[in-house]
Amino acid sequence: MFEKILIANRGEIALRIQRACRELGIRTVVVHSEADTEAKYVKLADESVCIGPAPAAASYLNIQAIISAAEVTDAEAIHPGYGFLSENADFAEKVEASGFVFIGPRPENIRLMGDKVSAKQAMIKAGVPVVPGSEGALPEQSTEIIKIARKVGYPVIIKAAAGGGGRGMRVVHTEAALLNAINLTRQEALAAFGNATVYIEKFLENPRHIEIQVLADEHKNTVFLGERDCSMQRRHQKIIEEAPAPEMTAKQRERIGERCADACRKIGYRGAGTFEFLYENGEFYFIEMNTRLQVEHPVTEMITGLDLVQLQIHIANGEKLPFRQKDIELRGHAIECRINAEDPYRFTPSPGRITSYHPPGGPGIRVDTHVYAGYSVPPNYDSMIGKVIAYGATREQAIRRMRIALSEMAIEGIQTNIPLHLDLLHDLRFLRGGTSIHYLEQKLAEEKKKKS
Ligand code: MV4
Repeated sequence: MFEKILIANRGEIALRIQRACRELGIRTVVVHSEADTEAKYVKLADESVCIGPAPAAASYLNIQAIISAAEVTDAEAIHPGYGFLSENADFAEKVEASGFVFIGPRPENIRLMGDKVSAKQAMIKAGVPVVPGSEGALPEQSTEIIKIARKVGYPVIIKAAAGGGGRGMRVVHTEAALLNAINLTRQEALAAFGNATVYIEKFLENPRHIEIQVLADEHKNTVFLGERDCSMQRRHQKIIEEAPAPEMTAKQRERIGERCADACRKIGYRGAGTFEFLYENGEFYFIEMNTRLQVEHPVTEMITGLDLVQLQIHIANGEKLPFRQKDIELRGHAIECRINAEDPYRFTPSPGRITSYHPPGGPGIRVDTHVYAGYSVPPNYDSMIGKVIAYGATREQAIRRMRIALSEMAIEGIQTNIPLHLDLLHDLRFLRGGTSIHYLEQKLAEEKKKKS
């Protein structure tokens, strides 16, 4: 096993990875920016290296600085966490070329999935159901484009091949609006990603976002670890996730899960991964694959009893998965609320000093956060400061426990979205389960109307 791992990330996930390393007896190096020097998780690491100023481009995205830090500290492997460089194929390649182990998928698999057109083609080939659409990049000729869109049927959605996570998309309802929309999306994609390639799909009007967690080792063993429902989101930022997805049957789960595990085997996937689907009228439609550990991985950990970060490390060490699909049992229900430093209804960021902090506890409650009383939330990064995860035998018990936890939790000095969560935990439609990706934005719009 590795003796020392470098963690190329910050905040709650840097602490989460540190804990996994410690349990495995692995020493940790954390790299950090000047804005994170005083953070407690930085002091808790065996070693720390300041790699640059606060802006991420100068620190957490600085590939050379991170590799140099691994060299001077004699780390053997690098865990990228989520965000930042976690899905950067060039980074993974440079890590390996410099003689370190990248705790994540092979660079060619990261690259394959980073291009949404090649990702979709690989999934079609592997037998994963996808959203009907252009089955490849759109051609240049207008007549060809019009033909394709007619065949798909309106409304359609135009997406940038280099986009993903909601960036570079446009919905088109009529043929009259098609070509102009394609030109605009191409221009935006070229400016944002340096790649004007676009493709089209049938636009699904009211789907849920359901994703399948997979694990694959270097020896062609692959498993799926059930699904997560991440439909509760605003502007492509998830705020509540849960596992299993409400109303999902064991048969549906097994059918789609087997397709995903099989696709991993076919593309030679390694590590943890997530297949993102839109789910509508009982059918799954693949949209993207995430080649990293996700923020919401704890809900899967709670219902499987597995430690996904430790498993990522074992896989990176070349070991075989210690179980097979038949050994995976899903038990109970878990819900995660992301705690953001922001105005709970206006959503403006609220960085600053936390003057008092009272974490929740009790049966089935897990808190993943790096904050403490006296900690200053820097203004330079994402507003998520932690996650509360509630486990219960049933969805109802998990929700009850989450309500208690969030009403016990006190964070003073900054604003957080805890009031919004408490509101949602009493929302009748949420309590019924199975709301669509548009539910939260519709609810917020209605409440705004009522107030005015
Ligand atoms: C879609 C869609 C409807 N139809 N594709 C947004 C994020 C990116 N991963 C894909 N997204 C969507 N793709 C088709 N064919 C609706 C969305 C979408 C969405 C998807 C998942 C979670 C939240 C979303 C919010 C708005 C739109």
